Amino acid sequence: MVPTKNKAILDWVEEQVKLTKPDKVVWITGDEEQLNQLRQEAYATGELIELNQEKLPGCALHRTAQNDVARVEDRTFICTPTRREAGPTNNWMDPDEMKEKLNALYDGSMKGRTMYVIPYSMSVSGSPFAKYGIELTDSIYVVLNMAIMTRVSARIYDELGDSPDFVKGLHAKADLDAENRYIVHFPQENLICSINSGYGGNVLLGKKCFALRIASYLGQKEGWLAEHMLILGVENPQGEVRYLAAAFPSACGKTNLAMLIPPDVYKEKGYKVWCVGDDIAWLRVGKDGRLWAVNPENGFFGVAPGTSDKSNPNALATTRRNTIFTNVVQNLDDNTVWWEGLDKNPPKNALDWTGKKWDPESGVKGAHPNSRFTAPAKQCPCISPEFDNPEGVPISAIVFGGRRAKTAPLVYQSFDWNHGVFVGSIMASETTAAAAGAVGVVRRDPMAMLPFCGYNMGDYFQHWLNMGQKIEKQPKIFNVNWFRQDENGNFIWPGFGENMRVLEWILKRAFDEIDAVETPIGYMPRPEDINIEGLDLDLDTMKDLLSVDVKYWKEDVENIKQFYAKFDEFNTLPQELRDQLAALEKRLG
Ligand code: GTP
Ligand code: SPV
Ligand code: MN
Repeated sequence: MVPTKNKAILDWVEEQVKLTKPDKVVWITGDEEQLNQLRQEAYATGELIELNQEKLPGCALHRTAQNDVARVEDRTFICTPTRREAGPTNNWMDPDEMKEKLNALYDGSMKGRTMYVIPYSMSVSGSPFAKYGIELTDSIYVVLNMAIMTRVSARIYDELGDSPDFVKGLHAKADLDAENRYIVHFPQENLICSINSGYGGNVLLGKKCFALRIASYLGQKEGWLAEHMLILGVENPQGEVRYLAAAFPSACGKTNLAMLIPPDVYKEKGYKVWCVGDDIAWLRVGKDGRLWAVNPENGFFGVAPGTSDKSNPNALATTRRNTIFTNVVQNLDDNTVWWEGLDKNPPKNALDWTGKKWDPESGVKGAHPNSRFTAPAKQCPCISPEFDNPEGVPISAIVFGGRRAKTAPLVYQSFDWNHGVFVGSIMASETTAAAAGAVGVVRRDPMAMLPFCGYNMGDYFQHWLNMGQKIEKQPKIFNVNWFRQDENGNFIWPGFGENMRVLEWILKRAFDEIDAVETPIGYMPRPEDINIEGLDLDLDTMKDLLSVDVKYWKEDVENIKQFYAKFDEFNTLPQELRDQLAALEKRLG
């Protein structure tokens, strides 16, 4: 049954059906009964493997093709009328040329398959933040993941009425041919096209494609921000909750920070951390002049390896039911799952992420480094009571951060908003397994948005500067680095729950409750200002973590100049950022 009379939707679906030629079309309603039927169908075909329903109720395992395990940045395009609009950091192709190429690939691609029509909302429907999408896909895995990650419901059709204001997403698995894999955005047309992939960020089109790339473009037009940020609230012993948003590149600690459990010395005093979101934030200026944020998603697509009862017990607890695991180890003895870092007992009778018999002694990893879990956010033990608040939460601090073995200290604060935008714009981080390509290479990743900005990044920097003017009560802006290494390559800072100690300083600074030292790069804590009570770490190590080596910073300035030079092509780098860089260079001496 077709559940809508919306002409824009009907026409568009009809067109895509003509193009892709599925055997049938199924309209997804979000009802559990229908989803369960699809689950059973996927178990029958082997697309999903049903896991031990006593130990992991509602859980399933999925294995992707071996050439299809991460986002593909070199095959991701922003197709705007001009190259200037996409800017120097995005792949671009002329929209008509790209459509011709895509149409040839989509033509007949769903023959013998079913097309599913998924209506979904990013953010609580009816919220001032909410935006709607329709994804067409020939993958049950996508349907079931979207039903966790977004708010899928036939009510979207009522909300839309006859409005054409929704984001169109077309996904076809086709042959999973890596040479013809494309993740393409047409921001001017609210359109996303994905073909030849079946992996996470490439195919769950509500996530990176819509909630970051298309949304960042809409945000620039409409005066708000779509960011690669977690949102968390720290409740102090008085019961007051202070919120911050933090942008770290992929696989650099957002999920972990968002769900952190405070160390005992904080717990005993009554501190709690509440998770609002772990990957994406939409931010708007509220009527009260503060910056308000929602998490537009409804679930977590989190990195599995390294997730344990020690590192992130909240994430682990979230994944004990109704979760889809992708590319992890299957324990054949009890039909459960395992990944590196879960515990020290890898299963002896098991299949690796490719489905082959796996020997834990072999030295080969059993789970893919970018293996993931898809779990409903509401199952998280520390999910914020404000998670569904349509108005969002007020943000007092914005935190940038990345993986840097040297240069960046544990924490520093920008001098003001514009300097904070500069700090975000010069972010750099070692690459991770979240994207196809080399791992561990330092690259500049401004605001953790390099792979996700849906328009010219120079214009994006200007938009951040403009937003500052509009926020009467600006959040303070910080930078953190949990990943400094000693000469032997070991992380110096214990990280994870202990990051609470840095959050405490950040929130005190945000509320003007503690002094700081002025340095060439920004405001910094005195070593004794970070609480190390109960931690096996001395003041000298803290001094080390907070040290700023001018030699490294001067090297960094040269690297930033090279990065900024990319923007000469269309001359979109704001003069303000050039001035900020010159001022930093001068302060470094
Ligand atoms: P995406 O979902 O890809 O956007 O990633 P994310 O930023 O949510 O990353 P996540 O929290 O899943 O962290 C990924 C990796 O970082 C895992 O291997 C973690 O073990 C590691 N990690 C997270 N927090 C810390 C920390 O404080 N210290 C150290 N040393 N490693 C950390
Ligand atoms: C990321 O890579 O930043 C992710 C995972 O959050 S994916 O959805 O695959 O992009
Ligand atoms: Mn992410």
